[in-house]
Amino acid sequence: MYQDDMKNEIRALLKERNGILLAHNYMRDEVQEIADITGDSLGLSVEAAKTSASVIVFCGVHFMAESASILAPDKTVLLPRLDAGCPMADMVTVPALQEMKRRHPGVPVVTYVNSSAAVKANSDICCTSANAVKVVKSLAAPEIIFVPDRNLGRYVARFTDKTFHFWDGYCPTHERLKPEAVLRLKKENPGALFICHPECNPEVEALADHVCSTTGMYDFCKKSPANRFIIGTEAGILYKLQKESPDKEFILASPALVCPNMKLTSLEDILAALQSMAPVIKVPEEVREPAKLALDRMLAIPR
Ligand code: CIZ
Ligand code: SF4
Repeated sequence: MYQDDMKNEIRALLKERNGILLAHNYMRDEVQEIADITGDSLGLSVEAAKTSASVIVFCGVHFMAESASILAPDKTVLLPRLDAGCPMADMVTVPALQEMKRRHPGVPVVTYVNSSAAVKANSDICCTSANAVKVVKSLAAPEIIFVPDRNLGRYVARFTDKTFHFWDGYCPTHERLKPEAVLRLKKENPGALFICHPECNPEVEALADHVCSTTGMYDFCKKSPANRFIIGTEAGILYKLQKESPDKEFILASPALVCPNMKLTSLEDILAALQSMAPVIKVPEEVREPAKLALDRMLAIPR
């Protein structure tokens, strides 16, 4: 089937099933193109809870569809590729987290949304890359356990005087960006601003003009008077950056910034998911309730 036919078929099935298509900012261009809403993982889950649609086709990775199921338990959440996981989320398991908690009794656990529902359920509060500093500052405790991203943790720690117990997790995709690549591009593109995600290594962050979440990058690049940017996050972000600012130039900081998991979902997979109404992601109630508590605590913090 041609791409256009597939897109039409997907849109028709979405209508028939009272569904909406949510796509993460790192998805393939053609998936973002047919989405009802694009955004970051938490923004999309909040949209999933708000919509009147009864079926959510979540184009992203597994933990994101879980978050949608946590916040929208009455809706059917479809994840077109069940094998789209997140290696960073998989770096922390519940037994390992419980062991860490035993070593630091009473210390609150701040968990990045890039984690499983079960790990969230064993945490005190969640955070995203956009609100992590505010979340940590909202806690009265002088110490925190931060999971799973050591890079985001180190980034946040710079803004507070709390003692951090870091988890040794990281995003393999962002970790592939090396300072040498950034330095070379900066030299080749004088005047270009370098913007990176806090999942990048601290040596890379040290070279950045601005460190922010994906949503923060869209805002920054739209408003900035600069017209050339070197971008340090997953390649999928270029689609909307370029669409929103067609006259500006966006240079990916490294060709290695491609997350294989984020690239799995194709139009064929979306069509198949809508035809078969599978795979469904449903977080069991005993996990959903405590996980929702950790997300709700985060959502209660003013932006
Ligand atoms: O939370 C997300 O959606 C991710 C993975 C990146 C970001 O900064 O938006
Ligand atoms: Fe996980 Fe990194 Fe891929 Fe995001 S880009 S899904 S954090 S591996």
